[in-house]
Amino acid sequence: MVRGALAALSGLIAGLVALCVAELVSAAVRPEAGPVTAVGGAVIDRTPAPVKDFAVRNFGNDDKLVLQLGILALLAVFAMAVGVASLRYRKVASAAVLVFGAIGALAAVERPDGRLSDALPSVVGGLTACAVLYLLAGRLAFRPSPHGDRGTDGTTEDTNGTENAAASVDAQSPDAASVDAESVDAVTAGTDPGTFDRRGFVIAATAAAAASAGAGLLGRRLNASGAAEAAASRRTIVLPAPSSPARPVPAGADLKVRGLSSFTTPNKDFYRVDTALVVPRVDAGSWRLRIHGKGVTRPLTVDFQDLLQRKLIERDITLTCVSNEVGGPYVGNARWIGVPLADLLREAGVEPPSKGGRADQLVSRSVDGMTIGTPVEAVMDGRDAILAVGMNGEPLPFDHGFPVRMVVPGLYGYVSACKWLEDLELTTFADYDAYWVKRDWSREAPIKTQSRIDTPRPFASPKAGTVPVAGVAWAQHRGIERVEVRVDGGEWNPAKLAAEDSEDTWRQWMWEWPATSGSHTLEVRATDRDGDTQTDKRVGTVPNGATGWHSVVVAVD
Ligand SMILES: Nc1nc2c(c(=O)[nH]1)N[C@H]1C(S)=C(S)[C@@H](COP(=O)(O)O)O[C@H]1N2
Ligand SMILES: [Mo]
Repeated sequence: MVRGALAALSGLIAGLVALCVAELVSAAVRPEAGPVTAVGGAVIDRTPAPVKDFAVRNFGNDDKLVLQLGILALLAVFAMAVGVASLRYRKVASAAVLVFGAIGALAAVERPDGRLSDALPSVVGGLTACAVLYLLAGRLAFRPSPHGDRGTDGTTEDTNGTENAAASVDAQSPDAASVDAESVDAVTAGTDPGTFDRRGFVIAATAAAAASAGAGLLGRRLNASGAAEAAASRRTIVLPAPSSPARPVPAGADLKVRGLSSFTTPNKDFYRVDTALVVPRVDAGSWRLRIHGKGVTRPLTVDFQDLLQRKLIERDITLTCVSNEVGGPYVGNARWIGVPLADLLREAGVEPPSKGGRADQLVSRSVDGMTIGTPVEAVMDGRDAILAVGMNGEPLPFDHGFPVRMVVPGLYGYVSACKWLEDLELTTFADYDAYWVKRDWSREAPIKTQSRIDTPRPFASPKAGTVPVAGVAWAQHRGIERVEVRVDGGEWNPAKLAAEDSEDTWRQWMWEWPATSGSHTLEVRATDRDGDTQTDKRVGTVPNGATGWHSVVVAVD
């Protein structure tokens, strides 16, 4: 019993050793190459579209933590099982640890941004853990009791490393040392069952745990210092004044209704959707962007200072995620500052397809291997497609793509808004499928006209009388023309529209509802400047965005 528990403990210690050593090695390679991050990332990469849709909606939040805790829990269970197995099958169990190292290594290398060196943390961690388990299992092996009748050669090491359960207890054989407790008990019933090297085990286990904790802490610290340098580089940035400032937000753009989303979304409240388990912390000082590919006559490499010295524009643009359900939260509006992307492309000699350009797809690549494909035509058709360096008056937050990201009005984020950008390649849609396109999402995805009721909340119980019904509507790059509200399937009532900031931003709306007591269903629909009214047909988010009317049920008092 005690031996069994100690064996499980050896497994856990081996697991700890693996993770801590891997953490230390990942500090030398890069933080994202750690086994838990790599396996978690590989899980995200392999998620099929409907689950991904769930994931993309949730990974921005605590689900990333849940995923990592899940991986750790599985690892712990496996580690204990291997530990227990190591009592009988010392070599096989120790070797099994290598399998897990190999899984971590493969996951790291197979990530979209994977390199061969990313295997190192898992490989070194796995090898160390394998050795530690082998050593600890050795301490737990029976050695003949000094007073017993089972031989006196004093062998405590499993020198020939047999893995059989050896029911035969040959006192002269070194195998005796690794014989399983129960079989020894059976054979030597009534005699001294022998002992194992308790003291040796405690010393070895403590040493392994302490050494790995030290390695882990050191790794943490090294990884954190990389992040600290990036943070320092962010703090020193002073964003220049834009040569083309955004016009001030019109006074009437915010209706200031209680419960209604503010017109500008503060950075801390801005939704976050990405596949990154570790938020990339790029040092702006060493950041470079390469522009190359089909039809590029002058390939460009620019650094952060180059970007800041260019003509900067400032614009309010509403970002939306394709995975936003009808009524969902994955939409936000910010004031971005950055370099017009079309300027850079023209400098590189790129022409849009309508002017004979050879590339119709611009693939943006991030430091974490995300790839996002955007139509070159859209980027160069005069809209404010920008390489953003600032968001709401500060350098981009790390979560939102520091130091540089793309923002293209009118296109869902997964086809336009690459964060932690490091590479722009001109190619064709025929030649290359970006990350989400490989996973069943559409190649091109303009944002669909949508509207959302922010207040009253579902199942609210306002008092009968005048109840403000309010929300936001968006149809980026077309603009919102009209919003209507109806109650219980009745007539559509025109809502009051807030002042328009630009056709690239959402628009608040409000309708004063003469509410009578009882349960009621509120519905909203928007019409864009092309004259198209939102369809009531409900479709899901896959493959290019949800449609349908948002509705809210309330119980008026
Ligand atoms: N590198 C990288 N960029 C990315 C993503 C990602 O997973 N990785 N997700 C995209 C998606 S799906 C959306 S909707 C937007 C969200 O941007 P935000 O997190 O700043 O709101 O970023 C886009 N850019
Ligand atoms: Mo998205």
